[in-house]
Amino acid sequence: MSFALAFDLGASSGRAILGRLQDGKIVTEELHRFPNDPVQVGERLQWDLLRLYHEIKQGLLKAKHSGVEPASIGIDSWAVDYGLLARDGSLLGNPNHYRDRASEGIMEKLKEELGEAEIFSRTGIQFLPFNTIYQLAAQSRGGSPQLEGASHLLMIPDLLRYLLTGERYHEFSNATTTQLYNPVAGQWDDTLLGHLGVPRTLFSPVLRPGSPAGVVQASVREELGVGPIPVYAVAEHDTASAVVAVPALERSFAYLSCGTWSLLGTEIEEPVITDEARELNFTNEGGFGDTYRLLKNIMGLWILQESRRAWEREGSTYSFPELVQLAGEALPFAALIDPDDPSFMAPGDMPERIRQYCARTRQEAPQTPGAIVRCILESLALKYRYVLELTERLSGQQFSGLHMVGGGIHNTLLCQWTADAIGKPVWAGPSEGSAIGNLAVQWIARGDFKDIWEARSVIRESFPVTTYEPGASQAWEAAYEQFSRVTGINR
Ligand code: ADP
Ligand code: LRH
Repeated sequence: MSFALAFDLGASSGRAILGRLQDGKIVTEELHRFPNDPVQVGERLQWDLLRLYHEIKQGLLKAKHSGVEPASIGIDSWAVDYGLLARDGSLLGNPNHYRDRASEGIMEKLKEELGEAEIFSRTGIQFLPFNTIYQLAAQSRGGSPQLEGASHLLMIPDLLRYLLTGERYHEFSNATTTQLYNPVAGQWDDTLLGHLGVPRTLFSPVLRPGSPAGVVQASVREELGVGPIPVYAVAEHDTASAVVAVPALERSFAYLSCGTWSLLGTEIEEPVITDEARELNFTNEGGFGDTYRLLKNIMGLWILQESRRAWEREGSTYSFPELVQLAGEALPFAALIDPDDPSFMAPGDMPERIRQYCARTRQEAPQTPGAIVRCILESLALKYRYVLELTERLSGQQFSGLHMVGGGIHNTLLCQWTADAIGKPVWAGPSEGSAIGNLAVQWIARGDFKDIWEARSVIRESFPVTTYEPGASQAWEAAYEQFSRVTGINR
């Protein structure tokens, strides 16, 4: 039995999934699931990294208690965030959350200083105010004592892998999300680093996804009573792992990785570093096997998660299925928002911000949870149509439907409305895309699969895919007109 263990850490929760190959199929077992709640500490919003490391060790213990020693381990997580290590290898404080306000305004400054075209031509990465480059610039310009004392920088999955193995490496897919990695030169971009005043020596070698990256180190082996399990650098950006798991059978396909964020795009062989891609703010993030992910970030279910938290603070607790049901009972297309309006980025009272957005755009604001959730979900579906059409334009492809993976596929209303909005079928599954992609890369690296296409076809055989056929096309066409008018997004 070819056991592999995947740790997949999303911005809202993490899990340890044990996978095995049996009779030509993948069988998975969720050993451990844990919340990943950021912590507000004074002015800062931070990740509790050591807690996450503790949960990883819990996952390893649970594997041991189930009588299994996996033949390999992989870790993937959300992108862009990092931790700093001192000369002696100790962690210099908790990593900041990308939604922390520390880097506010820095992206605009760097664009002015270096030029948008210059930054994009060096990296091919979309301009998001929280990219590593801007977080680092904020630290460097703010005279951060942590940065001054740092010998090494590691991205979140690199850091957790380092704690397990004692070895320091970056991994390609996640390195590209920093907007500091030059995919054409195949290395960290010295011009950008030089401009930031950040020494190149902070960075470690970048491994291709699927590379061996050490074994569980002696101290951890002693503590947990496990062996020297090999650890692989999988496609460590969770979205890259999710794309590996898209059960597509043909090379040309569109995907929507739907969790806290919605990432919509396609897989390509060469980055599209053109003026048009820059103007549309598309990204070319690294993927498995020399591929790139031409995609755009859409704010995603974050707005729903934060609304739910706001209602919880007021004393009303709703589960996601309850909220979806209430949305189904609310009036259609009563109000629409651009999910990517900057006002939805920081944590806070989303229902109130949605009402403010509606006031600004002269719409009657939704009041009840059902109406608010309906507004969020319909707006997301319409934004998906917009980004899918742009993906077709930029990649020169026509897609016959959209693959959806991630926790968001449990939201059947969102899946159906997405199919309605794009006027094409949605193929939903698997929901644990990132964890399954993580396992698949381990098996490719170990020779159990010959390549990603064999992995994808086995994934297709192993996990159910639900098809949502489009309907109500006239109503959605009219809604798209309304969406374009309200949001000012050009068609
Ligand atoms: P991430 O990896 O970014 O933390 P996930 O892929 O785990 O996110 O997806 C989490 C999201 O999936 C939740 O925010 C929620 O909106 C949605 N979701 C999960 N389970 C359900 C469910 N049973 N019904 C409706 N939506 C769900
Ligand atoms: C999704 C994700 C996304 C990044 C964001 C920071 O979890 O990795 O691809 O842009 O988090």
